[in-house]
Amino acid sequence: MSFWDNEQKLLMKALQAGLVAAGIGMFAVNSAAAGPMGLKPASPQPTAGSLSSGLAVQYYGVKLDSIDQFLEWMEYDKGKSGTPIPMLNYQVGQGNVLTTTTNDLVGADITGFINFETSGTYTIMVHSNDGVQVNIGGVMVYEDPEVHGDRFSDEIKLEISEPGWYPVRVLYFEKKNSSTLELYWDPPGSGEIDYVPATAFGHRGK
Ligand SMILES: [Ca+2]
Repeated sequence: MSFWDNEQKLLMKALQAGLVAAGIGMFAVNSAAAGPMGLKPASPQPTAGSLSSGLAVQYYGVKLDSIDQFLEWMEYDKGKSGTPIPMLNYQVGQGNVLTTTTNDLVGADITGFINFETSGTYTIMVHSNDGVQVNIGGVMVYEDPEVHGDRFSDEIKLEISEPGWYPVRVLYFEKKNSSTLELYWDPPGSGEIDYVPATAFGHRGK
Protein backbone atom coordinates (compact mmCIF):
# COMPACT_ATOMS: atom_id res chain seq x y z
CA MET A 1 0.00 0.00 0.00
CA SER A 2 1.30 3.43 -0.82
CA PHE A 3 1.38 6.57 1.25
CA TRP A 4 -1.40 8.01 -0.91
CA ASP A 5 -3.63 5.02 -0.32
CA ASN A 6 -3.35 5.84 3.34
CA GLU A 7 -4.27 9.45 2.66
CA GLN A 8 -7.39 8.20 0.95
CA LYS A 9 -8.21 6.07 3.95
CA LEU A 10 -7.88 9.11 6.19
CA LEU A 11 -10.17 11.06 3.90
CA MET A 12 -12.72 8.24 4.02
CA LYS A 13 -12.59 8.28 7.80
CA ALA A 14 -13.11 12.03 7.78
CA LEU A 15 -16.07 11.68 5.41
CA GLN A 16 -17.61 9.03 7.62
CA ALA A 17 -17.22 11.31 10.61
CA GLY A 18 -18.98 14.09 8.71
CA LEU A 19 -16.03 16.41 9.23
CA VAL A 20 -15.55 17.25 5.57
CA ALA A 21 -19.20 18.22 5.26
CA ALA A 22 -18.65 20.54 8.20
CA GLY A 23 -15.86 22.24 6.25
CA ILE A 24 -12.99 20.78 8.22
CA GLY A 25 -10.52 19.26 5.77
CA MET A 26 -8.05 16.44 5.91
CA PHE A 27 -5.30 18.58 7.43
CA ALA A 28 -7.48 19.32 10.40
CA VAL A 29 -8.07 15.61 10.87
CA ASN A 30 -4.37 14.84 10.67
CA SER A 31 -3.26 17.59 13.00
CA ALA A 32 -5.90 16.71 15.54
CA ALA A 33 -3.63 13.93 16.76
CA ALA A 34 -0.59 16.21 16.86
CA GLY A 35 0.77 18.21 19.72
CA PRO A 36 3.90 18.62 21.74
CA MET A 37 4.99 15.22 22.98
CA GLY A 38 8.04 16.34 24.93
CA LEU A 39 10.68 14.37 23.04
CA LYS A 40 14.06 14.68 24.76
CA PRO A 41 17.41 14.72 22.92
CA ALA A 42 20.21 12.43 24.10
CA SER A 43 22.04 14.03 27.02
CA PRO A 44 24.94 14.29 26.73
CA GLN A 45 24.87 14.33 22.92
CA PRO A 46 27.02 11.60 21.30
CA THR A 47 30.34 13.13 20.25
CA ALA A 48 31.37 13.31 16.61
CA GLY A 49 32.74 9.96 15.51
CA SER A 50 31.49 8.05 18.56
CA LEU A 51 28.58 6.46 16.70
CA SER A 52 28.62 3.57 14.25
CA SER A 53 26.18 3.74 11.36
CA GLY A 54 22.76 2.12 11.52
CA LEU A 55 20.82 0.79 14.47
CA ALA A 56 21.84 -1.96 16.89
CA VAL A 57 19.53 -4.96 17.13
CA GLN A 58 18.97 -7.81 19.55
CA TYR A 59 17.08 -10.75 18.04
CA TYR A 60 14.82 -13.27 19.74
CA GLY A 61 13.60 -16.53 18.17
CA VAL A 62 10.09 -16.64 19.58
CA LYS A 63 6.46 -16.93 18.49
CA LEU A 64 4.74 -13.71 19.54
CA ASP A 65 1.24 -12.26 19.26
CA SER A 66 1.84 -8.84 20.79
CA ILE A 67 4.46 -6.31 21.91
CA ASP A 68 3.34 -6.92 25.52
CA GLN A 69 4.25 -10.61 25.13
CA PHE A 70 7.59 -9.57 23.66
CA LEU A 71 8.35 -7.33 26.66
CA GLU A 72 7.52 -10.21 29.02
CA TRP A 73 9.66 -12.60 26.99
CA MET A 74 12.68 -10.28 27.19
CA GLU A 75 12.65 -10.55 30.98
CA TYR A 76 13.74 -14.19 30.63
CA ASP A 77 15.68 -14.33 27.36
CA LYS A 78 18.70 -12.14 26.57
CA GLY A 79 18.43 -12.75 22.81
CA LYS A 80 21.29 -12.60 20.34
CA SER A 81 23.07 -9.55 19.00
CA GLY A 82 22.39 -9.19 15.26
CA THR A 83 23.95 -7.42 12.29
CA PRO A 84 23.15 -3.69 12.63
CA ILE A 85 20.19 -2.40 10.61
CA PRO A 86 21.30 0.35 8.18
CA MET A 87 17.82 1.90 7.81
CA LEU A 88 14.20 0.86 8.23
CA ASN A 89 13.21 0.05 4.66
CA TYR A 90 12.12 -3.57 4.83
CA GLN A 91 9.09 -4.77 2.88
CA VAL A 92 10.32 -8.24 2.06
CA GLY A 93 7.24 -10.40 1.57
CA GLN A 94 8.18 -13.95 2.59
CA GLY A 95 11.90 -13.08 2.70
CA ASN A 96 14.27 -12.87 5.63
CA VAL A 97 13.26 -10.64 8.53
CA LEU A 98 15.44 -7.51 8.80
CA THR A 99 19.11 -8.59 9.02
CA THR A 100 18.36 -12.18 10.09
CA THR A 101 18.58 -15.29 7.94
CA THR A 102 15.14 -16.47 9.01
CA ASN A 103 11.72 -15.50 7.66
CA ASP A 104 9.35 -16.11 10.58
CA LEU A 105 9.14 -16.12 14.39
CA VAL A 106 11.45 -13.19 15.10
CA GLY A 107 11.39 -10.54 17.81
CA ALA A 108 13.70 -7.53 17.30
CA ASP A 109 14.72 -4.95 19.90
CA ILE A 110 16.21 -2.14 17.78
CA THR A 111 18.12 0.66 19.50
CA GLY A 112 20.29 3.66 18.68
CA PHE A 113 19.90 7.30 17.79
CA ILE A 114 18.11 9.34 15.15
CA ASN A 115 19.41 12.73 14.05
CA PHE A 116 16.98 15.62 13.71
CA GLU A 117 19.29 18.15 12.05
CA THR A 118 16.99 21.15 12.28
CA SER A 119 14.23 22.23 14.60
CA GLY A 120 10.64 22.21 13.41
CA THR A 121 7.88 19.73 12.68
CA TYR A 122 8.84 16.31 11.37
CA THR A 123 6.01 14.17 10.03
CA ILE A 124 6.74 10.47 10.32
CA MET A 125 4.89 7.38 9.15
CA VAL A 126 5.43 3.75 10.12
CA HIS A 127 4.61 0.76 7.89
CA SER A 128 4.51 -2.54 9.75
CA ASN A 129 3.71 -6.27 9.63
CA ASP A 130 3.51 -7.62 12.28
CA GLY A 131 3.55 -5.72 15.56
CA VAL A 132 5.57 -2.59 16.25
CA GLN A 133 6.19 0.03 18.93
CA VAL A 134 8.27 3.14 18.16
CA ASN A 135 9.90 5.18 20.95
CA ILE A 136 11.81 8.39 20.20
CA GLY A 137 13.32 10.74 22.75
CA GLY A 138 11.84 8.71 25.59
CA VAL A 139 8.28 8.99 24.24
CA MET A 140 6.23 6.21 22.65
CA VAL A 141 5.20 7.95 19.44
CA TYR A 142 3.42 4.99 17.80
CA GLU A 143 2.34 1.43 18.31
CA ASP A 144 0.40 -1.14 16.32
CA PRO A 145 1.16 -3.89 18.78
CA GLU A 146 -0.55 -7.03 17.49
CA VAL A 147 -0.35 -9.39 14.51
CA HIS A 148 -1.47 -7.71 11.30
CA GLY A 149 -0.81 -7.49 7.56
CA ASP A 150 1.05 -4.53 6.01
CA ARG A 151 -0.47 -1.43 7.57
CA PHE A 152 0.52 2.26 7.70
CA SER A 153 0.26 4.52 10.69
CA ASP A 154 -1.49 7.82 10.28
CA GLU A 155 0.80 10.84 9.93
CA ILE A 156 2.57 11.45 13.25
CA LYS A 157 3.81 14.99 13.96
CA LEU A 158 7.01 15.32 15.98
CA GLU A 159 7.77 18.82 17.24
CA ILE A 160 11.56 19.12 17.50
CA SER A 161 12.60 22.28 19.35
CA GLU A 162 16.22 21.24 19.84
CA PRO A 163 18.15 19.76 16.88
CA GLY A 164 20.43 16.80 17.54
CA TRP A 165 20.56 13.08 18.21
CA TYR A 166 17.55 11.54 19.93
CA PRO A 167 17.47 8.03 21.40
CA VAL A 168 15.30 5.64 19.41
CA ARG A 169 13.99 2.20 20.35
CA VAL A 170 11.81 0.15 18.02
CA LEU A 171 10.26 -3.07 19.30
CA TYR A 172 9.11 -5.24 16.42
CA PHE A 173 8.09 -8.81 15.75
CA GLU A 174 7.26 -10.97 12.75
CA LYS A 175 5.09 -14.00 13.46
CA LYS A 176 4.56 -15.63 10.08
CA ASN A 177 4.06 -15.11 6.34
CA SER A 178 5.15 -11.69 5.06
CA SER A 179 7.04 -9.05 7.05
CA THR A 180 7.42 -5.27 6.77
CA LEU A 181 9.15 -2.59 8.81
CA GLU A 182 9.53 0.85 7.25
CA LEU A 183 10.03 4.32 8.72
CA TYR A 184 9.33 7.42 6.65
CA TRP A 185 9.71 11.10 7.42
CA ASP A 186 9.03 14.52 5.99
CA PRO A 187 11.55 16.89 7.62
CA PRO A 188 10.68 20.59 8.09
CA GLY A 189 10.42 22.35 4.72
CA SER A 190 11.05 19.25 2.61
CA GLY A 191 7.48 18.78 1.39
CA GLU A 192 8.19 15.12 0.59
CA ILE A 193 7.82 11.98 2.61
CA ASP A 194 10.58 9.40 2.10
CA TYR A 195 12.55 6.79 4.03
CA VAL A 196 14.49 8.13 6.98
CA PRO A 197 17.97 7.87 5.38
CA ALA A 198 20.80 5.74 6.78
CA THR A 199 22.76 8.92 7.54
CA ALA A 200 20.16 9.85 10.17
CA PHE A 201 20.79 6.70 12.24
CA GLY A 202 23.63 5.78 14.56
CA HIS A 203 24.40 3.48 17.47
CA ARG A 204 27.09 2.91 20.06
CA GLY A 205 29.37 -0.11 19.59
CA LYS A 206 30.37 -1.96 16.44
CA1 LIG B 1 3.63 -11.31 9.15
